[in-house]
Amino acid sequence: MMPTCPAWPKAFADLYRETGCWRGETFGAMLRERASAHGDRPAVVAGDIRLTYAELDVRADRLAAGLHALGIRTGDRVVLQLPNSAAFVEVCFALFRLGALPVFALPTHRSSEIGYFCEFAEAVAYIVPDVHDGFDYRSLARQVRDRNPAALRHIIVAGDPGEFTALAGLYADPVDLPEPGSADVAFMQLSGGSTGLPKLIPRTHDDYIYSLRASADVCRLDDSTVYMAALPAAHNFPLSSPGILGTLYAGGKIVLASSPSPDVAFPLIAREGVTMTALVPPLALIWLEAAAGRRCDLSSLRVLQVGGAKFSPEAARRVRSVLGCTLQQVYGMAEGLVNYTRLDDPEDVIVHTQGRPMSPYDEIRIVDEEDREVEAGGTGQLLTRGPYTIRGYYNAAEHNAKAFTSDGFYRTGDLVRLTPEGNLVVEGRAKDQINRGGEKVAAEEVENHLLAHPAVHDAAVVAMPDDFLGERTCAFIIPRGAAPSAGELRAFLRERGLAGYKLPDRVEITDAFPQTPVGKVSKKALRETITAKLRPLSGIEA
Ligand code: OOB
Repeated sequence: MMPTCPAWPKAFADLYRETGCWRGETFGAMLRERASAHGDRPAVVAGDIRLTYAELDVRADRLAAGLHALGIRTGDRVVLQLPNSAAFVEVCFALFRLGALPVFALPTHRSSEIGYFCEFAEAVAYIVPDVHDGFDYRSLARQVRDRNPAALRHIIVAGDPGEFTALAGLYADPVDLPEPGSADVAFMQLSGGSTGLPKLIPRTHDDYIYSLRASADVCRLDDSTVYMAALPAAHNFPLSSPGILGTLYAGGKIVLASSPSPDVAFPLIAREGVTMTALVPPLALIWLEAAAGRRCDLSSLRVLQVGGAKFSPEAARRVRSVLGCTLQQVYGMAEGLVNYTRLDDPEDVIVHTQGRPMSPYDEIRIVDEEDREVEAGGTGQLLTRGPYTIRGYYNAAEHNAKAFTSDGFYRTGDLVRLTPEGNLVVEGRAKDQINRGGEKVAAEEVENHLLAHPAVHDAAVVAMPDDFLGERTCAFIIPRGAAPSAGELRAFLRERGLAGYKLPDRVEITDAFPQTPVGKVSKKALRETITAKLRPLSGIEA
């Protein structure tokens, strides 16, 4: 059964087709076409594995046949939690060909998140590695299975399967499968979120392939592009901006790095002749540091994209001189809209702005709290609508009514301003979220888990400034009885299966929360309290 996902109104769908944004392509057909046009060209490099387009095409067909034999059908949801590997790419294309929908979990998600995705998406299968980065995903799979999600029938493991189904055993003789339609949902991304539970983002073949084409165009990809995925492949940035899928769209080669650390990534750049890669700001800082301090051949690298969180102009300015390549700032969101600085923009624009929308059909509005347009150059909340921005989350009617305007603009929750030349600068955030170096933490989700602790009477989670990550998480706690320690609370949240990046970095015990005039907890005041406390000379008069 196909899930219920709000679609574009007919007038907009017609417009996006007439203007050639949506061309009726599907991912399955895209790979088939590339394989027949240049089957011998390299498509995927991961560890010791090298696949040409023809090989990837055949392996996707064979895996689709095996998944079909298991009973996985068009419209079924499959929670996918694979690290950067050839298996990730093969499973994606096998599911695309089947018309089954990957739900893209991150490797750092644990039983709280995965259990929820399986239940909410009514997933029929969950696909994991055996062990990755020292963590045994089969034990996580057992925990998820023991929660008995109603629809979950298969746990599939890349590597040693234990008691589960081996991915490697599923490759079978290709069978004829019905082609999904280009307007169908192809997969679901996860929202960074600001509410108690993460939302699922339905993306169609039409809208996502358009975003690949537009991204590949802006980033000037062609079949000589060698893109390295250093960030987790399932995230929208390395997946499609232009990332793995955009590079395959352009006929280039993708290199999947098992880790973004310079020790792994730098030798891969030299060995594979990587021309482009993408990082979040804290990793870019690590790369700048590492490249300045060692001899390494990064000469093939032409573009370093940085996005997911605000990149400081000081660091941005160093990219060209230290790494010898062009910086491209990327301000995007899994819901759709992606902004890029252009490769030939003046250095000042590249260093100081987060770029401009990639499509002429992206509509943006910058508004105040009453949804009135702010004056030119003023800061306000960004609203957006366009050919690759969703009109609603999966099965979330109530939330959609708040997250979208009545005329279909997505409320990004970001505070931005537009420069006179038309570039966006991200100035802050109106949503209740912490951006921990590109990883998004929904305050309410963490608060709900903290409230389950017997010694917590009330909890309020806010961002605190951090030189390295940009922001970290601070939990203000009103205790019930003896105050719990930070270590105790973190262990408690970990025990509840919350991903590590969501655990509070700091806990502040208090006996009351400051209030807004309407009696809500003032997160602004709490942010100010912790910011003042962290400032080394706070309270000392100059
Ligand atoms: C990307 O996607 P998400 O869905 O993980 O997060 C989106 C949010 C934005 O609404 C904004 O708050 C923040 O992340 N953000 C940035 C930023 N890029 C994203 N804030 C400041 N400066 C930037 N450059 O993060 C994402 C998706 C596709 C491409 C790139 C990033």
